[in-house]
This record gives sequence, C-alpha cells and structure tokens, in this order.
Amino acid sequence: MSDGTLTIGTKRYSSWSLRGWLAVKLAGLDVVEVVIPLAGGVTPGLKAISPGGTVPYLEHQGAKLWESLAICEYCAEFAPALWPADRAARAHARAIAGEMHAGFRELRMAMPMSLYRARAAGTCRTERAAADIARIEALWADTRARFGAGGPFLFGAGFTNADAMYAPVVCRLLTYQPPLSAEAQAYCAAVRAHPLMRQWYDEAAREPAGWFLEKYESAPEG
Ligand SMILES: N[C@@H](CCC(=O)N[C@@H](CS)C(=O)NCC(=O)O)C(=O)O
Repeated sequence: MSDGTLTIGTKRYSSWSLRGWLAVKLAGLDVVEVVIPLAGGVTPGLKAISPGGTVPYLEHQGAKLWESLAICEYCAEFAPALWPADRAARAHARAIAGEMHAGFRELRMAMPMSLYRARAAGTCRTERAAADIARIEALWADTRARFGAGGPFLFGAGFTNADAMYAPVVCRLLTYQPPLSAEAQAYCAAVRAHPLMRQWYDEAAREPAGWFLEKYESAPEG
C-alpha cells in the first residue's frame, strides 16, 4: 500500500510536472504515479482532481499539494539535501527557485516544453525569450561560481530543488538550441545525464501517440 498519489501531465510537455516529479523521486516518496494526458490548456477533469486545477498534484500521508514549489519544499522535509546545507547557499537556492516559479514567462511561452519536437533547433527565438535566457545563464553562472564547486549542478555534486526547478528550462534549451555559453551547455548536459532525467525522457518517448498535441509536435515556423 503506497502513501499517496502523484498526478502529473504528459511527460513530453508538462514542465511543471517534471519539477514535482523530480522532487518526489529524489525524496523517495512512496506514491502511485498517475499521468493525465494534457489538452494543452484547460484539460477536462483536472479541476476535479487538483484543487488548483493544475498538475503536478501530490497527495501524501494526508498532505495535499498543488504547486510545484510547495511540492519541492514538502519533499525537502523528507530529504533535507534537496536544499543546500549551508544557510547562505540555501537562501540563494530558494531565491532562484522562486524566480523560476514566478518568472521567465517569455521563454516559457516562446519555447514550450516538447521533448521530441522535430526540426525545432534554431526556431522559436524571440527577443524577449533571449532576454530571459540571458538572465538564466547569468543566474546559473553566478550560482555555480559561488556555490557550485565540486560537481556539475548548481550547488555542486548534489541535484537540489533548484536544479529541479530549472530542469524544464534545460529541456527547452535542448529542444530549441538557442546560442548558449559553453558553461550553460555543460550544465544542460549534466542535468540531461542525471538518471532521473533519462528516466523521464525514456518514459516520455513511450507515451502513446494518441496523447500527442499537434501544436507542440509540429515543426515550428521560425
Ligand atoms: N504554478 C503551478 C503551475 C502548474 C501548471 O500550470 N501546470 C500545467 C501543466 S504543465 C497545467 O496543469 N495546466 C492545466 C491544463 O493543462 O489543463 C505549479 O507550479 O505547479
């Protein structure tokens, strides 16, 4: 008997689900995973399942959580290493996780997460998305310079909630391949190589074609 349920959206597309799923997996919570095929907007039935009408949605030992960042915080109660041990580093991790949760809308709109989108490389570049990407590159570089010694992730060797929050950005950058610094490319490669990211991509590749959404699968125009 498991301790609850994690409801997520289509793995090919659901960026917020990826964040919650990574935190739950890293914390080792014993939950049943339910995947709801997303409709690319208002998915029928989601409001009946999740109080916020969105995924990820976690029910665990009586707790009910429908915001990815809240799920990350909850998971860190079981696995404190999901935040850095040092207080200043932990504060920084929360600040950049919060910046991700609240922002980078232009990037999210211009380059929707679509893990296997054909002929996407070099497309979907807008000035505003480029500005978001520049801010993210600067934020990653600053974080790694101050706290990242000893490993490939934002806070070194351990994959933290901050990495989980930025993982879907990595997915977007890998799909659309905008110009990136060598350092940012190395970080993206490290995140993509994490065993849980490999699992997510592999499971996404096995999702039924009936779940595909044309608007996220068709070759982008420019
Ligand atoms: N602020 C929420 C955003 C969650 C969200 O927007 N999730 C999308 C899927 S990636 C969703 O459920 N959209 C509703 C729908 O597709 O019907 C969070 O951090 O969890």
